[in-house]
Amino acid sequence: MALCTTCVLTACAGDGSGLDENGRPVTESGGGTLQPNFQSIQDNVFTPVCTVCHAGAAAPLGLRLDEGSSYALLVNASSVEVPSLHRVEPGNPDSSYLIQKLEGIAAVGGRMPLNQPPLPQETIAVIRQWITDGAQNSTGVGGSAKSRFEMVKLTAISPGRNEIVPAPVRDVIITSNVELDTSLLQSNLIELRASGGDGNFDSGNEREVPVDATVRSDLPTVLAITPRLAPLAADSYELRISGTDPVAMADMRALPIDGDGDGAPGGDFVLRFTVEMTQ
Ligand code: HEC
Ligand SMILES: [Ca+2]
Repeated sequence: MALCTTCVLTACAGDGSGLDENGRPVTESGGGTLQPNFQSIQDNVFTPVCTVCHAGAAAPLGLRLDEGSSYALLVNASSVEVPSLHRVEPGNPDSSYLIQKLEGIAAVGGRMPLNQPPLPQETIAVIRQWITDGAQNSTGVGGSAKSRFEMVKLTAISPGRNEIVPAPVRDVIITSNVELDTSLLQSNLIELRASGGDGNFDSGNEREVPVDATVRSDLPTVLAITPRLAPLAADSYELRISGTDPVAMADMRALPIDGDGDGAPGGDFVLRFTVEMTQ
């Protein structure tokens, strides 16, 4: 292990081939400098190369790699093809499914980007480095000392608002602008209802879907809401997070939820979406 680290350091301080004047690897396209941080990987790889396919409701396996969705759907999120692996396992590039797909050694499916030349080795090495370093989110959404005094705002990532997505849906991903404590998850604030097949949530035939909620990442807070019994089948769904109660934050300061995003505390966060049978 120690020997290995020395090798890497020596390589970086070495003859500098393939590195720019700051000793960072040079990307082959566009002349932009790829760095081992999330924003740089988003700008140089995910957005230009991957979002051709991995965007919107039809993104393969629900994996959207557009800016704003990608972090929540990668870090600590289970792969669909090999559910025992996370797409990105912070600190461990070898067991990160993303890396296996980029290196063409994954147990299922093709090498990414699909049907295109593989990414250059140096590019994959930078993504590996970002994961080794803990897979932090460098865009810095939330988590600052300042944000502790803000109200809790929630954003739907996947499925998006009013979106129609193919079945099965294994989890609903939302993010928060501030770091949430697990006491949010223990309280009865989160409710998921199925419409009963009519797309209407007031007709009396609605069904409550029991869910578990887990925090997948702290900065930004990524919340995964998972149906306890089975993935969501075809129907319309409403996820409601109550805005009436304060939420305990990471530092145990109770902050109110601004559920409806009007800048004042209160109001429920409501996300409606539809799951469709795939042909
Ligand atoms: C031409 C369309 C296309 C492009 C471009 C593409 N992908 Fe994919 N991706 C797919 C398809 C289709 C699947 C599912 C089938 C498979 O794995 O071969 C997939 C599956 C994946 C998976 C597995 C997800 C899981 O949950 O198991 C990962 C990770 C992935 N892609 C990452 C990427 C990355 C990163 C890029 C950009 C470097 C990329 N893909 C570019 C079409 C594409
Ligand atoms: Ca109904």
